[in-house]
Amino acid sequence: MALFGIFGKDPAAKPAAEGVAPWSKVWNVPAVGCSPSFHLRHRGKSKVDDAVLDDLEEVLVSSDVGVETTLTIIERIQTRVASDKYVGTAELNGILRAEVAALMKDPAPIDLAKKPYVIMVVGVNGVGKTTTIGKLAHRFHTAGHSVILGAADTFRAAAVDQLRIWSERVGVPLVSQGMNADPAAVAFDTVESAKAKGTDIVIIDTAGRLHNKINLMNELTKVRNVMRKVVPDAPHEVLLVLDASTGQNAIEQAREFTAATEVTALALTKLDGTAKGGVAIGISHQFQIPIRYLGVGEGINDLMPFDRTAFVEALFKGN
Ligand SMILES: Nc1nc2c(ncn2[C@@H]2O[C@H](COP(=O)(O)OP(=O)(O)O)[C@@H](O)[C@H]2O)c(=O)[nH]1
Ligand SMILES: [Mg+2]
Repeated sequence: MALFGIFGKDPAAKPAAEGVAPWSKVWNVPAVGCSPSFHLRHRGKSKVDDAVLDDLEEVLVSSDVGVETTLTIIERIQTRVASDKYVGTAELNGILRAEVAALMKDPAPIDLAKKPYVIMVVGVNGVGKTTTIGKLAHRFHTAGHSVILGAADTFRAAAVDQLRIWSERVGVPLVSQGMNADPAAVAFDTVESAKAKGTDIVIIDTAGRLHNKINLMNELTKVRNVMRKVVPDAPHEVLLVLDASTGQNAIEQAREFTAATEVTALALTKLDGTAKGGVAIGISHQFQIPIRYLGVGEGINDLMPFDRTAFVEALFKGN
């Protein structure tokens, strides 16, 4: 099933065009900081030379793309400029879009033949895990799939309450053992309950506040292993949530979490604020992890499936 296929039953979510329309709408919001920063100078120049590439490098780095990915992009463009007979600055934007889109991978399709399909959501505190889970549950639910949530972030009472509020709002069940419960036990119960009831999708919230990498790794491994006692290939998705407005910090978090567990996809949140969208390119490329969702607000519908072509178009719009 294609990525958008799972949303196919939702009348509000038309598969093919979905990534395009709302995204460009979002990108028209003046507060979004990335579009202007991608504006290329040297528009009057006809030829791509070192000065143009230096400027491009500066623009990419200052747009949170990250040094490593920026250098890759510049190298690729240099190769094309050298091999093509003549590349003018007018063509540069087209080449840039193509090269940037090529750096990012598409996520593997969600295989709902696996029942329950288990999604474990990870990330540090405050990035938007619980909110993303609420939005995601709503999408699956309105698309006609049954969903159950597991409150395995048991560090704070507020975290459990927040997920409960989302579950009530969306109208899906929640498994919780309250604050300070063993996260692995909560995850186990949730998956077991889903299996018993024939639920389609399980979404497990986890705690982001762990003192160090070893703790984090142990905790996530424990949660994963315990779920595998019920569903041997769970979790089918480990979704790392990153706050796009934190720039290089988000890259550091991606480094920590990919070292601690096998992350299969990313959700980038808070792209409605001051976030520079370039961070999406850097993280996806550097860690070779596809982006699956974008968070564009605090509301229940403020989640978009990621479409790299539409994203790159929106990012470079106006150049
Ligand atoms: N503007 C905006 N705020 C968001 C978005 N996603 C989450 N938030 C807010 O970020 C804060 C932290 O979110 P929460 O889901 O509690 O993060 P968690 O600690 O990772 O579970 C809350 O105030 C959310 O409403 C988003 O895409 N855009
Ligand atoms: Mg939370």
